Formats: sequence, C-alpha cells, structure tokens
Amino acid sequence: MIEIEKKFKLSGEQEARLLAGAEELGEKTFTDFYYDNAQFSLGLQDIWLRERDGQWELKLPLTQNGSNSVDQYREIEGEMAIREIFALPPLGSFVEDISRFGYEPYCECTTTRRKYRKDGFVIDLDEAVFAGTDLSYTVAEIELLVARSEEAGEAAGKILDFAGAHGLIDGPVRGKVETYLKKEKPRHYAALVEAGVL
Ligand code: V4E
Repeated sequence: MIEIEKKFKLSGEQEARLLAGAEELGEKTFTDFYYDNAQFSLGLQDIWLRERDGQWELKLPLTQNGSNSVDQYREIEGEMAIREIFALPPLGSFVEDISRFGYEPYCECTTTRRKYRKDGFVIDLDEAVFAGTDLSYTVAEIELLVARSEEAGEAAGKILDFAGAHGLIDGPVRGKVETYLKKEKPRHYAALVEAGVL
C-alpha cells in the first residue's frame, strides 16, 4: 500500500474541530525499534526499517508528485517481502541476518495512538515516549491510503484541502523519530539534515 500522510501540531481548539463528528476507531499502544547501520545508509535514502510489536515494516519514499509538504511512502510489511527488497537470504533470524550487515536499533519509541475516521480520512493522534530518555512528543497525522503511485498527488491535495477546511496550517512539523534524533543522536540527525532527508 502507499501511505500519504501529513503531520500537524494541534492546539486544543484545532483538535476539537478536527474530531467533531469523527468516528472513534480506538486506542492502541505499540513499540517501534528503528534500525540502521553506522553510515545511516537507509536514513540517507529516506528509507525507514522498523520492528513494530514484532512485525517488520519498511517505508520507501515515493517520487514526490503533488505537494512536497505531504509525506508519501510505499509500505512493505513482513520479513519475507523486506528480505526480497534487500536481497537478503534467510540464513538466521531476520535480526541476525541484518546485524551481519551492521544494522542495529537506534531508536525505541512507544506510541499511544488514538485513531479516528472522518470524511474518508484517517486521523491519528500520537503520544510518543522514547526509551532511555525523558523525552515525549505529541503529533497528529491525517492519512489516506492509495493503491497506485499515480493517485498519490491527488491524495496529497485532498489531505491539504481537508486540513485547511479544519483551520490547520500547512507548516513543517517534526516526526517522532526526527524529534528523538535531534535531541538524542545529533550526529545521526545532522547527517540526515545535510542529505535533505529531514
Ligand atoms: C518516514 C519517516 C520516519 C519513519 C516513521 O514515520 P512516522 O510517520 O513518523 O511514524 P508513524 O509511527 O506515524 O508511522 P505510521 O504508523 O503512520 O506508519 S522517521 C522520519 N521519516 C521521514 C519524515 C519526514 N521526512 N518528514 C516528516 C514530517 N516526518 C517524517
């Protein structure tokens, strides 16, 4: 699937307006371990490998079409699909096999997510904490899933229209991992900023 999403920092008033009439889809808590090597080879290509509650997921950037301010990623789920992309034969467990190439966890993030649906859009309200730190971060996301990359630009436009209609401002907002790296891993953060990824 292709995930088109835009992050926002919401005031209380903006949150109330966004959630007015929205269908509650529930709350869940999950923990992500993000992986990369010492050269940040994945991050420098805007590629994000994580284990979320035991499931492996990979986010690959789409060539932007439509708005640059809306994140567009192809999501690959499951160890086998990710092994195919990395051409990584199953010698040991997935974590053993990637660790042979120097891939280690660099960020452990636990998110409590309240999920809503409104007018066909999914709204996530995330509160994140990061292991080994006293850092916490809240961020909202408005998301659409599309099946084909050709639909991404239109979906990005729809998200911006929906956000604008709810009084949300289209400005740069940090993601959770970005927030963690800036505070806790400044060298890693600086490399990704220099590469134009963050
Ligand atoms: C894509 C990305 C990262 C991976 C984590 O993505 P994020 O959307 O923050 O996590 P989450 O938990 O909401 O994933 P979901 O459950 O929606 O799949 S870490 C950094 N990036 C890149 C990035 C970027 N370039 N710009 C912004 C605003 N955020 C993230």
